[in-house]
Amino acid sequence: MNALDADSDRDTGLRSPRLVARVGMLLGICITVCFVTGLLSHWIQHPPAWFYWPSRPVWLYQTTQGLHVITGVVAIPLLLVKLQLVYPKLFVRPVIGTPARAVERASIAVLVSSTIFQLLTGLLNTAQWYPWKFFFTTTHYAMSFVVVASILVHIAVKLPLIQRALGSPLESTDPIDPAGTIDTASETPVEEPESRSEPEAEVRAVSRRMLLGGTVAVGAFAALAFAGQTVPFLRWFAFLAPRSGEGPQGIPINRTASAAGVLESARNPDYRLTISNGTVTRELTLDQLLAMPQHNRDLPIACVEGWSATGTWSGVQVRELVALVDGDRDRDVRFISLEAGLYGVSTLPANIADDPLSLVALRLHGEQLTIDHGYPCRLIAPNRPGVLQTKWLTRIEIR
Ligand SMILES: Nc1nc2c(c(=O)[nH]1)N[C@H]1C(S)=C(S)[C@@H](COP(=O)(O)O)O[C@H]1N2
Ligand SMILES: [Mo]
Repeated sequence: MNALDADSDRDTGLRSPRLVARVGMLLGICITVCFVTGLLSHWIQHPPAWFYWPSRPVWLYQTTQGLHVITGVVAIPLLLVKLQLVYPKLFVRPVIGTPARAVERASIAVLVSSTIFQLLTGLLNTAQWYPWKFFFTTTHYAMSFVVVASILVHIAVKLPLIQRALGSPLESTDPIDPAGTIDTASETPVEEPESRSEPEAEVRAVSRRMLLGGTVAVGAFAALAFAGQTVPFLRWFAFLAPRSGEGPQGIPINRTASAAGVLESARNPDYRLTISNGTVTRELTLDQLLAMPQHNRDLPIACVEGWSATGTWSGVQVRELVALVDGDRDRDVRFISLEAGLYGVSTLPANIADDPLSLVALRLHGEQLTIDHGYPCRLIAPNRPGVLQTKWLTRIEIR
């Protein structure tokens, strides 16, 4: 402490813990919501034995996943502002110092790099741009725990300072008890030529309040710009969102029939939908499916990438197809596509399969499904990630 002169004891300027802690708190809220909604989405797609996800309300997943993408996007400007405010600390000497300091700095290195990695890969994923070799979902999932663990360590280390910073007025220049800062006495602060020569000018030009307000405004702007791809009345504003565009029949297309390699098999005149409970098997032509009772359902496609769009689908109830082969209503139902591979299979939990809202859809907005939306038929079930709404169905298995 004794190495500090009176001036640096005072909390002047923008790089104040009072401002950093407030930006950090907003960032923490975004990352928490993003983490929880992300975990939920992961569990829905890879359900642990104890996990239960209801079929209603039908808009729940659309909402949680919209929040996931929006909070992730908003976290980006917040993180940039926070890094901009604290980065001189990253260069203070000594680089390593005491063991405690070494641990703290290592945790910061992990925190900063994992958070940048996570937000960037997430953002690129919303644009369906994968300029990397690893498999996105597993990496994004694993890395989320690294981010959260390093944030918890960071908060634990800084807690006394955070409490003092948040508990005192934003613009105050009173010394903020330096006991909570990292071992300040042993550090030689980095030279900051500009702010050194004219500290007052920097303080006056932009107040902390203005910077905090500006940060919130940029975050809100980013949120609105992305929210349009999932909130209909904001769609006109969604110029930043990769998926605001319309697709055939008013719903965007994720993967086309041509990309999935099903152009021929989907149009095969000998097409049959096979339904099997293991012992009883039925094969239905498209005409036979159309001859069954048809139901209309307004349901969203809610893509994990953050866009969603509601359509009026019509087709046959999944529960009726299960009944057709005397399938057990308590069993999960597997949907298999003409498309081989990762996205060609999905499992519908029994509770959702049995909901009268779940359809094998044949029509969208009163017209036959276009081939890109899954002709001859596709799964459309309530409260599900889009990636599990399997298109170009060939086989249904009651497990
Ligand atoms: N067989 C198959 N079904 C699929 C996909 C796919 O790649 N293959 N993509 C899924 C994804 S990620 C989404 S968001 C929805 C999109 O449906 P749409 O193209 O009709 O909008 O279809 C799902 N069904
Ligand atoms: Mo998707």
